Amino acid sequence: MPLEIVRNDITKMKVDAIVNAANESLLGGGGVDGAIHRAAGAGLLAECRTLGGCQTGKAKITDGYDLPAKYVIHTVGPIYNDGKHGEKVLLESCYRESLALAKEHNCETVAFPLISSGVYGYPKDQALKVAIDVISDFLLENEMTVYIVIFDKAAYKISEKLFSDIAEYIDDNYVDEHTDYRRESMRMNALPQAAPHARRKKADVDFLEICDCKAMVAGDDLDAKLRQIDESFSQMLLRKIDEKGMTDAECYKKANIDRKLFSKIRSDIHYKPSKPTALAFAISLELSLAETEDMLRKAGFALSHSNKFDIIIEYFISKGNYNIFEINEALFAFDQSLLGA
Ligand code: AR6
Repeated sequence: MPLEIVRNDITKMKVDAIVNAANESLLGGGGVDGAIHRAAGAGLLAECRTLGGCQTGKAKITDGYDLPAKYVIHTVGPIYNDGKHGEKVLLESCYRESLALAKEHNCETVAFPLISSGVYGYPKDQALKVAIDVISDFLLENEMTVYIVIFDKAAYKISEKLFSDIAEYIDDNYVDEHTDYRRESMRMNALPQAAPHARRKKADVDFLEICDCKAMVAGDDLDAKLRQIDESFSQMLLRKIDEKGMTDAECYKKANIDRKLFSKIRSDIHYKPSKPTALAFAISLELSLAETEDMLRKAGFALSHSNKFDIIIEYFISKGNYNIFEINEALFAFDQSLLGA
């Protein structure tokens, strides 16, 4: 997945470069800066002394010394005042400058902490949004895997309103589906007729498909007919990309899927993606809920109200919000796996 949000200590990340939330002196400090210097050893401070500091919004690179990462990119985030003193522009610049340096040094994997969101006081939800916006823009034009490393989950939060809206949606749907079997049957029956398998439980699908097919072909070569029964996931994906007037690259980048995986799916019409991958494409293509269900079925999955992951996806689709990075932020906040490869 080109952009991932992970929970970890950044000094443990085995990537080409980790980014340090430093101060203008570049001579170390507390927070993540202190942790990086401690883990990297004295060589890092010695090299930092030769750099002559760094302005807010800019970035400089050093070796990683005793860290698992090859490089450390030091950037200086803004001190948050009230949001009206150019903080956002400066914070965006930190991410852009750091990514540019990583690119210049041929880094394929880079890990960022949430710059400015500790001692410098930038509200965490806004800091996360800036990080995601700048990194995802960069990834539209560049091949790289970028991690946003969240250290302290307790301190991490998406906006309270979004969190409570989703929590409420989960509550309504999760409870309903567990207490009212009739409602679930009605929901499944309401799915489009063109997709008859949708109305069945997933476990029954293979068996029923074969039964339907046997009845249909009466004596014809079953194998040949089985191959025709349905458009595959890969075929549907390519058809939808054409119908939406997207390029392949636009589609897989918006889905937060890397190029190699996309090529595999493109070249193998029987490719069976994982559920998060299939959903990532549905989001990228901005499919309706019914179309999303259809696409999932091609990969052998269904959206269910018995797990939070599915309900959160449904929440975003029903709101017409197809921003995969925002969806992933929310999934992360609810401890769910993320969309993408
Ligand atoms: N791994 C990942 N993230 C971490 C780690 C870690 N090991 N430790 C802390 N964080 P901060 P700032 C998170 O204060 O706000 C220093 O003294 C932390 O939870 O390190 O940019 C510098 O020298 C928070 O979300 O950096 C500067 O003087 C995020 O990293 C000043 O602090 C950033 O918190 C910079 O302040």
